[in-house]
Amino acid sequence: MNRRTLLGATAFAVLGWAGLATAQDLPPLEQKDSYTVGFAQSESNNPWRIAETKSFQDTAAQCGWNLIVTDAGGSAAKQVADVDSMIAQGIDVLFLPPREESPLIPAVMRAKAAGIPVFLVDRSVDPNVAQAGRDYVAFLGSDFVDQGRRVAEYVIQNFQGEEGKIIELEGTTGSSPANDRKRGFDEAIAADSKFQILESRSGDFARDEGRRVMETLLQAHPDVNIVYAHNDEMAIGAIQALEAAGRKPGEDVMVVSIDGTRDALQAIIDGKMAVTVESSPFFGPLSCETMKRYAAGEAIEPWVKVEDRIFTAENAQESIAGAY
Ligand code: GYE
Repeated sequence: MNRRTLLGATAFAVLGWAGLATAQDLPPLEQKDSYTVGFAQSESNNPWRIAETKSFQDTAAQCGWNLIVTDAGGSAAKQVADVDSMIAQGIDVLFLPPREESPLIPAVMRAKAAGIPVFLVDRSVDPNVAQAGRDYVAFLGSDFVDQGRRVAEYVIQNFQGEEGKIIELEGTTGSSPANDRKRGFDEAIAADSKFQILESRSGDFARDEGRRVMETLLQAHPDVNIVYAHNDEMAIGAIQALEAAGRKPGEDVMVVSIDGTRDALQAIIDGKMAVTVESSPFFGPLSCETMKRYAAGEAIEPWVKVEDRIFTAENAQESIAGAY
């Protein structure tokens, strides 16, 4: 072989290997009748997460899943340990809603290294560190930036007062929905000088915490007339705090949120809440379908997007039957 051919052969070997490495980077999934599947839930302290877990359980039999479910009780460290234990048990596939964007990444990498395809469901990880199509198969979920933007657009179009003074209740610090719902809303609302965000603080996506934070912020900002909560549970907590302080949510304070839980739809029907942009928790069927496509050798899009509706006084009543 002369030098030129040798160089060419080396280049082919290197590029060829690199090309294969990209295509085969993700662990393959065999086509078979039944799979041992892990679903590592982050917590179960709200109806959304309970509905999500139930959706996986309801899908298990028809999708041939022998389903292992864990509950991290609101701790990212416990969720990491839960994933590690599933890896040790030899699961075939992992479905994971990472509680926060960064701490779960090492566990995702370990699952991949153990040959387990990982699908992130409902929440994602930091895209600067881990990527769909390389470190995990895909993210299945909503466009959280768009959800926040749609809430802001509703407020801009429907708020009647002269000046909109907003308290924002953020979701779990470091979680993808909290980061993105904040970005989408804050950017869109900043475009209209009629609105001002008085303060923005985390209520951890929980009803009690939302109520406590709202109680505190209400004392600091009695002039608030809009509450934007990153999820319905915190919105309900805020409504409780407002009512306890003698305020009238729906009359002197506009409450807006995201999810579409039964309690939120009821609050809309009762006139206490104005809008909730949907964020569906029903990931079981979509997870089954996506996993089967992957096992069949299909290239999966990095983001399997969920389309969300919007609930207002116009459709809350007709939608409540399907709510959770
Ligand atoms: O909005 C909230 C839950 O990750 C999209 O987490 C989900 C969010 C949902 O605790 O209620």
